[in-house]
Amino acid sequence: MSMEEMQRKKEAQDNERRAWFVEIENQNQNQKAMEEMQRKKEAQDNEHRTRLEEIENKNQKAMDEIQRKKEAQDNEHRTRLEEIENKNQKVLEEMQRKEEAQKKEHHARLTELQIENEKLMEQIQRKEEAQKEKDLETAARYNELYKRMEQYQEAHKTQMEQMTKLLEDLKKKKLTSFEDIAENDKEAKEAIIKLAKEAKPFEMEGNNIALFGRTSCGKSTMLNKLHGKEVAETGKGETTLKIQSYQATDFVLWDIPGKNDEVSYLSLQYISFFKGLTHRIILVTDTLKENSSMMKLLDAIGLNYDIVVNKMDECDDEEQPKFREKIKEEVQTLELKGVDRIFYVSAKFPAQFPDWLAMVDYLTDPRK
Ligand SMILES: Nc1nc2c(ncn2[C@@H]2O[C@H](COP(=O)(O)OP(=O)(O)OP(=O)(O)O)[C@@H](O)[C@H]2O)c(=O)[nH]1
Ligand SMILES: [Mg+2]
Repeated sequence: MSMEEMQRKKEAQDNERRAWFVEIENQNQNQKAMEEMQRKKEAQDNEHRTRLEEIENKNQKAMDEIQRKKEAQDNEHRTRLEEIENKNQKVLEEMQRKEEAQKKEHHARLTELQIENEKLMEQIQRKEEAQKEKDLETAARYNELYKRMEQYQEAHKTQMEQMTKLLEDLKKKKLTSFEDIAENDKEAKEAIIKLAKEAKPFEMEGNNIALFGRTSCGKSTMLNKLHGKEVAETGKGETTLKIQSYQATDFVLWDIPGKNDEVSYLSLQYISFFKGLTHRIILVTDTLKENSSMMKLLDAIGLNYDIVVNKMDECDDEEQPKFREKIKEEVQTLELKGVDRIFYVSAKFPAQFPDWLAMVDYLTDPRK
């Protein structure tokens, strides 16, 4: 082998060795790099693990917190729910209790009302029966009165005919009050007085009091107050249209309708009736002139009467003495003869005037 060849071989061997070394070196380096990488990876893995553990811990804590909160919330809700349920239960019970109480109350009230109704019905029935009895009584009294009137008419046939004719003539002459007649037809006046004097009084039992007066002067109001019950209808305008009688404890009250045509009072039946009365009350409001004709007739046939001045509540307090004086003067100027007593009252407010009690005493005095 040549030197060159040996040199070449050695160089090749050297190259080969160098390459091998380089390779080993490279391998070593790779190994180191690999180790480094491995280390780094492990460190990273460790870090990740730690991080992961941390996160897991954190998550776990968060989960625990959530769980705790949820449980706390659940507990709160449960408690709240229980509270609400309890409250509802109580409200329900209260409602039930109230409903029952109300039912009981309603039932009691209903029973009460039923009892009250029954009582009222009984009362109404009793009143109706009493009214029926009273109506029968009144009807009997009327029948009695009419029977007596008929008998009277029968017994006084000629006088009745004379009187009727006389009154018809007077009506034709437009003489509608006793005053007119007295003034304008002396003969007729005398004839009336004669017939009236001859007329016999109706026989009536008990204390019979009649109220005369113009429409709306308060006859029915006064009658109700005397009676102590609302028996006669009252009101504005003509309310009483026919003679009515009411049996009270101490008297029989006669409500005489206010008449525009006074001549009708001159019939013999009326005159006999006037004669049969215990008291004839002439009710006035403003002046005696309202009823002077009636009083003159009573004067002429010798019947006494009482004057009751009503609606005194409508007269001012300071005017009252003057008003009383005026009424007294009228008695003088009209030359009234048969005035027994004069009372100043208010049938609407009886307690306002002491004359009311004096009048009641007087009317119920059995000596009269
Ligand atoms: N202010 C006042 N009003 C009265 C009084 N008396 C009666 N009245 C009223 O006068 C009006 C007529 O009363 P009545 O009692 O109906 O008269 P009456 O005289 O019966 O009338 P007729 O039945 O139509 O003749 C009613 O509105 C009564 O309330 C009273 O003393 N004072
Ligand atoms: Mg009346």
